[in-house]
Amino acid sequence: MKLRGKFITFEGGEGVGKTTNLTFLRDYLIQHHIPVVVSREPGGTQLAEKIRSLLLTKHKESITEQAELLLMFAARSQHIRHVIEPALAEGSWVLCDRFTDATYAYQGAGRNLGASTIQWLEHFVQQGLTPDLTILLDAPAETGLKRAKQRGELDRIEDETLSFFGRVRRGYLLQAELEPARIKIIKADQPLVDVQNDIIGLIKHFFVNEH
Ligand code: T5A
Repeated sequence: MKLRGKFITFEGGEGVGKTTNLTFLRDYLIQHHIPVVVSREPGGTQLAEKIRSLLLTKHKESITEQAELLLMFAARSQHIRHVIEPALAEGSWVLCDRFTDATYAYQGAGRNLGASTIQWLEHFVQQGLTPDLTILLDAPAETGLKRAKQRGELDRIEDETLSFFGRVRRGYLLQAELEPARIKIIKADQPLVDVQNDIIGLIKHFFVNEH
């Protein structure tokens, strides 16, 4: 039987460097001959990417907070069933750009929906699946938003207020406080090379004897 792969998620506010650093870690793992699958949320399957597009596009009709939350979990269910679980079972490491901690931060804290409904949905949809390690890239909301704005037009969620993103950041930090063994905070407003050294340090510390 194949050894189950590791599930690593990248989290943080807008533009903190999740995609940049996920790609960096993917290349590092490939160099070390570790099979790796890269994905993102919302998204990761054909149907889940359609849901992503529904969620991030600006519409005339506003999306209710409840609909937003349910769509996140609908996409997640597809993603887990069709991508994450099969890859882990095959022995690949899965690197995912955002997962359920984003729901606690954005919908729970940002939209003020609170944690209890999310906890129920997490249990219902994930049936025990949680990341082995979550790298939380933390920086003041202004820093990431500035980087995101430099990239071009903002999507529906990026267009939220600074106070929304302040709540999101506090939501993430609360998650890290609740689960310190899984969620590791890395300062995202330091030079990229230092962020990446911290990430490699974490990976070595976590998985050195496991693969
Ligand atoms: N969402 C998602 C929810 O509301 N609930 C949920 O449950 C889930 C799963 C998804 C949106 O959906 C929401 C959250 C989001 O609003 P997304 O594309 O995943 O959208 O999220 P974004 O944060 O918008 O992704 P970005 O691509 O904008 O940001 P990244 O990936 O964090 O940043 P990255 O790597 O693209 O870097 C941005 C720029 O900064 C530079 C990079 O070179 C790049 O130019 N950079 C640095 N510059 C200087 N110093 C550093 N240390 C740097 N690190 C990166």
